Amino acid sequence: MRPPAPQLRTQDMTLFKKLKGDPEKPFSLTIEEPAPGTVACRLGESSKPIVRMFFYLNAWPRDCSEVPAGSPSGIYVIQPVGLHPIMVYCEMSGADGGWTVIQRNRQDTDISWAESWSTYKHGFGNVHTEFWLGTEYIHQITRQKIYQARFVIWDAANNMRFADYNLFSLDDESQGYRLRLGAHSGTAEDAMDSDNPRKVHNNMKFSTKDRDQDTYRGNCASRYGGGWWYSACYSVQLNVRGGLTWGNLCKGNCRASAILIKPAPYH
Ligand SMILES: [Ca+2]
Repeated sequence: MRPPAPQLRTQDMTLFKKLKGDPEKPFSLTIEEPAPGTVACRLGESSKPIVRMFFYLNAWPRDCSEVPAGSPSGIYVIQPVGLHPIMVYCEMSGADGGWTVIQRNRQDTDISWAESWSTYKHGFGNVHTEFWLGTEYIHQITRQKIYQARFVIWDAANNMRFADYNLFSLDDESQGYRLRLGAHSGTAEDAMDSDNPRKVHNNMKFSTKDRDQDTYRGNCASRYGGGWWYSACYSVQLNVRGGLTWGNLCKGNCRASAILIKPAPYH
């Protein structure tokens, strides 16, 4: 009897109370805090517990995959472990829901995307329309579990294509928010992990106009705009105004984009 921890949440405190009040033998009940925001309850000897349960005191989901299935798509508050609550857009439609949207952009957006490192770090835009969730928050979410990503691209003819990566994470700020991608699948080419080292994005650090961490002698972000995991310089650039690019699918004329993440299925 050891249900997966995430299935037990605040409302399950009734279960905890029931257990606490129903010992037939002189059980020892141990309560501990294995992680911030959680309480573990152990019934029985600590070396051989009869029941071991975890309760999340944190009332917020840690990402959109923890929003109850069947909930509508829209704005939700989530709280990644160790972070304050943040507002995100959850894509919940259909059986394939539970995605946390970290970026959305359109060719005719009002925002310039030519922002500083610190503005990218904490995010900007409007979660209802075009936005960047925040490089730090993306890092904080993806350090909780093993995540996959879906890049959704609307090409020049407004056809929707997608590129999935079965792993997605960002290193921390001291490592320049370096991008880590897994294997590609989908209907849009693997443009993030190009064989051309001048155009690759996987394993690149994030760069902005005021923090050049690209592999180019100049500054890609100053030259081409926006913040991105530039090399020297890009085959994909979705964080710009006007001319979005995804490989050869739409070079500077993609209509729109979205980047979504959720825990990998085998996690
Ligand atoms: Ca450079």
